[in-house]
Amino acid sequence: MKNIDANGHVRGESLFIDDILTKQHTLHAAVLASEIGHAKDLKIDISRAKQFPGVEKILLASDIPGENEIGGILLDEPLLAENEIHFQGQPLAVIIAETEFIAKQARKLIKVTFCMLPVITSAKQAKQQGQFINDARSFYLGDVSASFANCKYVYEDETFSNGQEHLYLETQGAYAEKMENGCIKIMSSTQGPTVVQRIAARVLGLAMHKIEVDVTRLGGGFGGKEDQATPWAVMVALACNHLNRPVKLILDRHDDLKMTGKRHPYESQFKIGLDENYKIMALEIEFLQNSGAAADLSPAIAERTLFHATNSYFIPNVKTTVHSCKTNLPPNTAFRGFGGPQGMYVIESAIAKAANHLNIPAWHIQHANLLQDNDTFSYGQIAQQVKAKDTWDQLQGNINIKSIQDFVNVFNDYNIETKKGMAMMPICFGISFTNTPMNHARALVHIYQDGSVGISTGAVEMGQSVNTKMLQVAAQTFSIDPDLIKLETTNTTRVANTSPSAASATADLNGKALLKACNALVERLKHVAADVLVAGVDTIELKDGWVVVNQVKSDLDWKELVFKAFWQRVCLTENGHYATPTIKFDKSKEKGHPFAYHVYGIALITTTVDCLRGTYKIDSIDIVHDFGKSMNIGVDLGQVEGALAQGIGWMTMEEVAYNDEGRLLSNTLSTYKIPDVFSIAEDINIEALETEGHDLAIFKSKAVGEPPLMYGIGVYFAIQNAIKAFNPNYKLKFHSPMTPEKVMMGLYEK
Ligand code: LUZ
Ligand code: MOS
Repeated sequence: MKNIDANGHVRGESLFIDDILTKQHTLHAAVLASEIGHAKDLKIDISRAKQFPGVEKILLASDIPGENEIGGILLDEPLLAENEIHFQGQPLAVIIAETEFIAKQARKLIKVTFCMLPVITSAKQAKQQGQFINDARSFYLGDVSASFANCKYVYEDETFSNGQEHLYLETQGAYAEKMENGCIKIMSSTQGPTVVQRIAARVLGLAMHKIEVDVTRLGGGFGGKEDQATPWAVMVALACNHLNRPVKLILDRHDDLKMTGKRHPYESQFKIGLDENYKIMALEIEFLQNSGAAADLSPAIAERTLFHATNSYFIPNVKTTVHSCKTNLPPNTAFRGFGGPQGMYVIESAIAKAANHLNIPAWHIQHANLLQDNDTFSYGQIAQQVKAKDTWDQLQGNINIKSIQDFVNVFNDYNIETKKGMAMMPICFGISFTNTPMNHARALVHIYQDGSVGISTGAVEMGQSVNTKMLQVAAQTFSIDPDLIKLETTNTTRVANTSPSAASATADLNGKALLKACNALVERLKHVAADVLVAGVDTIELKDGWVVVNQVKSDLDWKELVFKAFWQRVCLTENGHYATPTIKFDKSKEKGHPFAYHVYGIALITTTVDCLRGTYKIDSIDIVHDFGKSMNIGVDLGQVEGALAQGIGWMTMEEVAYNDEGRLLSNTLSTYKIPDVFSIAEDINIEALETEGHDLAIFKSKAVGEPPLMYGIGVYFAIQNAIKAFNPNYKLKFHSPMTPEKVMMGLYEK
């Protein structure tokens, strides 16, 4: 089954926010953002801008009828600044004008005055000054201090992993129009339609039923539109409410880069202890998360860092702590992996450090500690159906890992100016929102009287092909031609109270809800068929568009069956609800069973470093990935490739840079470099683990969106190993991304 959007995308016919034909009298908005990082006594003078011809209104905090509050987890973020400014890029005012050009011209005429305050940009600074978003969290397993005392080898160091810009192709945007009776309809490029609905209602002082949010598709989200699509949607709703005219706001790339948060940078401190057999006996980590100026999703992201701090290893004694540190950067937010990658980078750094001192390849330690069935995670979940060794063994069966290592060693013995490095990267990622109550979804199915089908779910299509998977669920359950089925937009009036499309769980949650609805309709139709064909219900099947009785095709087809059902006044609409069973988590104890299942995999990476220039290339990446039983291998392979590229970018070249005043320096695509096809690898092989899949995954096809991003972490260590081969004086550094500049300095450090 091909991606159902493929034709539309190639022809340029697919609709994104900016393609919506605006109504007559539509107004356009631009956002004025702060140029400083921290201040009080804010005064905004709009008198000149207001008079600019074509300007209809300039919205300030004082124009908000409800609450000036867009925070989700904590109530700590205003839509528009009131008295204080907390980051460069913070929205201060919204200019509404006849055209976008006029709005942006008028924006320059607004005068802002304030009293400057000191700016904090790093997590460490924030911690020193006691600036936190909320209380620290810690996970404990066993007894770390006692265990360290008994360890043969103990190593400590610090690590830094940088932020990452989402760089969705489609920038943030929204369009709002007034409906009758004071209702507002918002078209938004959001992963979370209900988030937009709830916050718009709060800011406008309306009930949620007065706000309808509709999402056709996103030109990419990657987490950047889980929470941070909301302010722009609320701004157009607010403007629309004031002016009774449709209002549109699309951020240009520059504004988008400047005003939105990114992946959280982390500064961390680890201590790892091993016994004489290289078994990791104890692990202690303190994570400092650079949360930015408001909570946004930071507390949830911090929590997932703790969940993934031991990656795919069993470690009997663990103490991990995370502090969400409040700085004067734009609030950092969800980004594919959601704190998991930041956690895994630290344990992999700790293993690299140990391996370096023990003078063995890191993969000896990795292999010796792989998770097995019935091992306990630090958060209390007992590992089941573990595939860590299975993926490793399948890869080892294809390529002898030791022979690759030998080849790299021999190559390095005979070459001076180029050195090779290899690394293994196992992954283990938990599937479910870590916040248990978010793990449910709904689907609404209409069978029309001509036999065609319309499906609405809470899933948002953002290029991950979730709509294609939804269509497969319905087509397979009804056993009809996919052409008879249409995926409707994601709309809060048709499917209410949705969780955002996030956590890799969208196809599982919405697919299972859809499956329930389709199964209920099939049951109903079977009764009609039994009646029409005078047969027992248990003998009836729907197969390839026909009713089959006792395995013999009847002369009753799908369309006729549906029409007969309608004529018999049978309900052809069904609403399905699914809530993940078995999951629970007790935050007071930090123990439970938060994940429906885990996704596993292994990557083997080889790189070549040019030791004169400091440049590098990735020679090969071989992956065995646990897809479960993939329901669409084309789509799923695409997810692995995309996530891998994004992970490599984060670890090697994407360098988010702020200056000490909190100004984003990497604020264009000439100063922020993302991977292209040449920077990935000359040779990529992705193989599916042979496995039966998991019952809590839709059609046993495991979640795939986020886990493969973390294969990219291995590239950092593969390059580092090549540097080590060139320069015996090189002291391991765990400071990503591994840019060519850092490689150069590492090659020649004394
Ligand atoms: N979003 C969220 C996520 O709200 N909760 C999660 O656990 C999560 N995990 C991954 C990505 N987004
Ligand atoms: Mo996400 S990081 O919006 O799954």
